[in-house]
Amino acid sequence: MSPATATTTTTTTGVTVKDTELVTAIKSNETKASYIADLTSLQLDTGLSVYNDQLRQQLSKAIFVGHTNTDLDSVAGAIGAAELFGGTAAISEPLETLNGEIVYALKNCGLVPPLQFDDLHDAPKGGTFPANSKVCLVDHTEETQMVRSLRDTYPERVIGVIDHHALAKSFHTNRPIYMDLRPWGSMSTILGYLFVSFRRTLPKPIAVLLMQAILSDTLNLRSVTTTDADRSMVALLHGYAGIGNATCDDTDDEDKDSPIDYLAKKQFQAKTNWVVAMGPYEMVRGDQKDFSTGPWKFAIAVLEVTDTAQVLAVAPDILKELRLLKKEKALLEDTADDNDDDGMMLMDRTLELDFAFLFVVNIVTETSTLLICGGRELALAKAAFLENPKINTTNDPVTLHRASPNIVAPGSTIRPEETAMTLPKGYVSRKAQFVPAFFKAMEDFDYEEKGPMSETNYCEDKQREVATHVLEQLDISKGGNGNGGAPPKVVRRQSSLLMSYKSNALQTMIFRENLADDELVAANRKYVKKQCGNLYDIHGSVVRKYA
Ligand SMILES: [Mn+2]
Repeated sequence: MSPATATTTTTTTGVTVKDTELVTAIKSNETKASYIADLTSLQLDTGLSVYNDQLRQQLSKAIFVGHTNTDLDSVAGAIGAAELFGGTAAISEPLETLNGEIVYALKNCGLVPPLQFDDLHDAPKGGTFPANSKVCLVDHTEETQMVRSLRDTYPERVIGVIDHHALAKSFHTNRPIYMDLRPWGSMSTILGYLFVSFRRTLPKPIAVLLMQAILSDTLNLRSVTTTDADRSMVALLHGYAGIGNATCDDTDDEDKDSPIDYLAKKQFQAKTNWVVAMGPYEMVRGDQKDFSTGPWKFAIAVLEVTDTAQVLAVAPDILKELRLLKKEKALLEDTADDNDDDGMMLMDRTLELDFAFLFVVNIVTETSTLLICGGRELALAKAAFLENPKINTTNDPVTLHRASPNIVAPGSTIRPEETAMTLPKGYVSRKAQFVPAFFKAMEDFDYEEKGPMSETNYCEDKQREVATHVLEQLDISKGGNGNGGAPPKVVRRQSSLLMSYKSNALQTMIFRENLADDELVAANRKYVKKQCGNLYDIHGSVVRKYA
């Protein structure tokens, strides 16, 4: 390149100055500076910037998938993110296990549920993704919450994360990835924000779905995890897209709900009805998470309902299931090298849980009732809540009471009137309130000098004996006779309620919540027998056929 000849510039005050070398070079190359020209022609309202275009190109090849124990936020997040980046949405579990709130929300905004993650790879079922295709995680980073088929290979496959939880300690990847983590109440709030800031068109059905997911994760904006970002996003989305197909009848004097409150109530009712119809086995396992601190291991299940009494009506069975859950976690396949493949199970006591709790969270009254299944749980619940002066105040005290009128003491160190504990108003969040209270109490927890389960194990014969007993109990819980040889893995019972979007069963579940539980279950059995076979979308087209 030949050196540019020296130039001059006349300033606004009329003085002529000799240009520096750099200014001379820029002037002589002005016409070639297409990059500058490109930047000035970029219009903010026409789409993504060059930076986001590149991001979008990478993520458009990805499958967007949420966590197992699927909730509405992770389904809405996958659908929304796939729309934003041009990728493919997936659900992490079979369609028929999705909870009643998800089904209601999709139906309300008129969207068809995404395909299941594993089916996208399955050639015979028409899958279009190779087994090693790229993935963007939404709403989780914990390996234990990932789709099972992703857990071993995720460091290679994950190219993006959008989440509002603490980053998992063990999360790692083999290359740099796109991450958007924000401390907001819902992952769907992040997506709404990205649609706005990337200036992408947001289809109205997806806007309604994102709004419903925010209402779900923040318990209608009442949970302590709610932030101003969530509140303004709900306002924005509602102003833009309304509340979907739900019709809020504001002529009814008895019911002066705002459209948002009405919609939240409807979706929470749908979940309550679904939960109650599932029975005690699913109630303690549906939304259950394991935690550990030091040598102690525990499970916390949460049921968010609009009517606590419907759950407490089956409290005796729930206490049994909680006790069984602790043992179930210790079941191991017997891999002794006797080559007999007899499907024997062992009971590894070091894996047994020390505590199992179920919180029944009433999202209308914003109070929670903790079900206490044994002496250990009672001691810890007392330390965490009853003896905590910050939580148990004279104005709004913690109360211990019977879980149900006919309850029997579940152990020798607990009385019937100690089987339930109701917490002060406003205690509704596992992440922000229950778990921290337990962790704090465990710092100096001492239970009758009995240490954690992990400190002792049974001898091998006893391991087999206990395992057999636990398996029998599990079989009975799942509706068997105790000799059925229950499968080693816990398989979610196929919900009889979700076989068909069009089914009268679902209508019954969602809109006739006043029927007694057993009537509901009977009604569903009847309908599902008749209609079992197909899953329809809201337009009546078959989405999936069941054998
Ligand atoms: Mn979430």
